[in-house]
Amino acid sequence: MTENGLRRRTLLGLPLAGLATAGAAQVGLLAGRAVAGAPAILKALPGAWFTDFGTNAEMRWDSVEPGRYLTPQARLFVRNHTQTPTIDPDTYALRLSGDGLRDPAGVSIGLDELRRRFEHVEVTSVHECTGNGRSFFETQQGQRASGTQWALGAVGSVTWQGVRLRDVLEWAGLRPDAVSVQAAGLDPEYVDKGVNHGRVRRPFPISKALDDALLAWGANGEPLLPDHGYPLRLVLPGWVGIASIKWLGSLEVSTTELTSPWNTQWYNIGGPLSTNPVRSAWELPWNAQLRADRKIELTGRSWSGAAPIARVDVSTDGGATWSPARLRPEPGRIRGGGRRTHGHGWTQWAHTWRAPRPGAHTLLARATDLRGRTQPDVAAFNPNGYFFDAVVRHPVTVA
Ligand SMILES: Nc1nc2c(c(=O)[nH]1)N[C@H]1C(S)=C(S)[C@@H](COP(=O)(O)O)O[C@H]1N2
Ligand SMILES: [Mo]
Repeated sequence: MTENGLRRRTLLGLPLAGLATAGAAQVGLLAGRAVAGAPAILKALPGAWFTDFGTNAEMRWDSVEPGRYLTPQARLFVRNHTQTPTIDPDTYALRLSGDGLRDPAGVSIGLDELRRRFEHVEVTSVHECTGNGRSFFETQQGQRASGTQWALGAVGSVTWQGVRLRDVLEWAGLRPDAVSVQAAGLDPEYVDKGVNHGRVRRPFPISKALDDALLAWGANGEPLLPDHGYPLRLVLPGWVGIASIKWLGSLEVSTTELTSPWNTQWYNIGGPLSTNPVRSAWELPWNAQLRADRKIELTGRSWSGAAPIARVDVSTDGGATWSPARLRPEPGRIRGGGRRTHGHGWTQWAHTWRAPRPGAHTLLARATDLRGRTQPDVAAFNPNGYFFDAVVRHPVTVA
């Protein structure tokens, strides 16, 4: 243990000492440094499963197996601002501090104590990047947005294992007047266009922290992979991906609103973005070649950050006529002895396409969630290309 109660950590294989910038010192972190030449993503990215964007990797929808509900970590999209750090679980500790705790100096807790002290829970949630679908601003609406040109594969459904953030905050001495929690990662500081923005970090309201936020060490019953936040990540079910900070190093609890560039400069459209919109995807390649047949079984999935999907309408004629898709009930989500907190995954659906004529066709799917939120024809443009939720026009050829 170091003098301030922080246990010495090793990041990226380098022993680190001393505090970095004022920003990092504020959240009580040791410095992480990017390792030149090291891969940004550690897991394998086979071309059949992923589109490789360098620091980011997108799941290919045509690789999704209709019989499998959850997204295995090996196939889950990755979104890294810098690169995946290597963290020693034996010396890892999560630091909680701030004037929203009875003792602002705070506490540290290691993984073993976290597992021993708190009830284990699990939650299934749609895990999705705010910029999912961004490329369609250009290809479908003629206006390019900046950022990774994702199609629709920056999303997955995962059952997370961990403990409730609420329980940990109460143990840490949460004050009733706390309003804001800022989570910061242990990955290297984010430098963009010569500006060092410090650790990837984002604040969120105490109401979300006390509702369904999770400190997760597992995904689908297995330890997190390094790329997905090992050994511990935050999960804010239904919220924009950036809210679920990976390699969670610290939580600052405050009685005043906290900010970071990740809720003011980015992931903000007239206010910090929180709940994900409604989207749908076909389990097909782009420009799929389908064999002319009496009938073709088409499958896909729809999801919403706010509520389960209530209905999905599909069109195989470019939007001229529509019919309801057959929805599959979400499979049972309880595994092991853990208790479940609320949340929900995506909805699988199917549609039988009868006697399609040879030639080019456009498939559309429009989902509506139980809150009545539905997908528009046109998504609201914003320069960073967040929340592309319009119905996507998916081209196929029948031959
Ligand atoms: N520490 C840290 N947390 C992070 C990020 C990051 O770069 N660093 N990226 C965020 C973004 S933008 C998304 S979409 C999700 C992606 O999670 P995944 O890579 O496990 O799929 O993690 C979020 N948490
Ligand atoms: Mo993201």
